[in-house]
Amino acid sequence: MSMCIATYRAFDEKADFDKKALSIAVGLTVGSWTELPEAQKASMEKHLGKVLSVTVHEPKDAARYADIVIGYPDINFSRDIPALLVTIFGKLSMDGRIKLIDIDVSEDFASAFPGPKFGLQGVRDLVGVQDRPLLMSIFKSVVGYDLNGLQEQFYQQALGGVDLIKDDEILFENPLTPIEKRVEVCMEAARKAQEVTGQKLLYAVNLTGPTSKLAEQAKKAIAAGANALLFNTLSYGFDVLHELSSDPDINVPIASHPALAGAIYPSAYYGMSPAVLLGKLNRLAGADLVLFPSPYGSVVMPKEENLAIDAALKQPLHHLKQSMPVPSAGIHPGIVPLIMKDFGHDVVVNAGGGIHGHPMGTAAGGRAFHQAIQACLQGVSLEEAATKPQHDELAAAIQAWEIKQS
Ligand code: 1AE
Repeated sequence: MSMCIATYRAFDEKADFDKKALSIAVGLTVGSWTELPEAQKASMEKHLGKVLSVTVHEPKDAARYADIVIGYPDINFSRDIPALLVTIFGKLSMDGRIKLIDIDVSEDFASAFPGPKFGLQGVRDLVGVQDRPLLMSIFKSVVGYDLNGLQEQFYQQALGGVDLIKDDEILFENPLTPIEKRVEVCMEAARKAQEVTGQKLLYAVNLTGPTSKLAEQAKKAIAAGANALLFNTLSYGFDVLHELSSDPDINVPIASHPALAGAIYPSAYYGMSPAVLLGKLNRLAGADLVLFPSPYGSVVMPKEENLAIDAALKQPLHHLKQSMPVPSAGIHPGIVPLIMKDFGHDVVVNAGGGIHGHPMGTAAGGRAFHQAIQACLQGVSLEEAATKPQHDELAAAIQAWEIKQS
């Protein structure tokens, strides 16, 4: 029987976890089982959830818990993320201390999802960079800017040689910088900067507004020259990302922003793990790039959670392309060695304040990051790299922010 498998961590000092597991498997599928007549039981068998394992942990210095693994017959739900989530964690998410820590969707379920159109390799191909981590810069403080101001900030970022520039997620549709005008002026600045840097560049413009207008907005932006989109996935829902990413006319990479995710993943006892929420669901829904907090910057997530997201985005998952991880928030050049140690080369180093706040200016901020990335690739410490000729930008960045040790 084809099934999607959910793993939960349930906390309780006294509970009989076997009983709890059975009540989940039955309660979220056929309802009350024991009260059914035998004939009905036989016909309902194919819908019944299966307890696959229950492993109880009784740590001396922490709460008692069990990891419970349940299989849900695919026959019970349609091939969409809302149906999957409501089945495996709908009512259950409100039923005491229980967290959804993993999902394994079946081949059959996954077959309804094209996944990332470009993925990690496609994004590399678009910017023409194969042999190093990519570098992304974030527009900052642009609410209230006009098109000229925006274009100048874009140009300065692009001059630093970044591979991608993303809108700030709080820049919404507005009369001063409507999406198609934003795209026109920024892509013009990208072309000008490319003449200087030689670097191709993706601009992930923030796709916002009512859900019913998103596809139209995306197509308007693409017609104006947009070559990537930023999307606040959690506020709209994964199904909306899936709709956008599987639209054949939306043929640019989509970067999924994690805004609101903190309402769901941080508790040990409730919600969903970052690997499910930001890893597997984003990939299934078609995110080419996935942003999330790193362990090292201003908004942090434990390192093991970061590594679990990385695995969820990159490990084989049916036919789905890999998504590119983008650890973010408060990143500066002194953090680059830690990021490359955790993620290897297949990562986007992403910074806003760490670029615009550089003592020598925005363009120098991008160059400082490139110098840090090159040093790591060559196995040279940042301290040593900063003393080399033409590495003043890295030296200034380290002076400003220091080198993070762990
Ligand atoms: C986790 C998302 C981070 C983000 O979107 C953002 O704008 C970060 O800005 P900085 O690098 O912290 O200034």
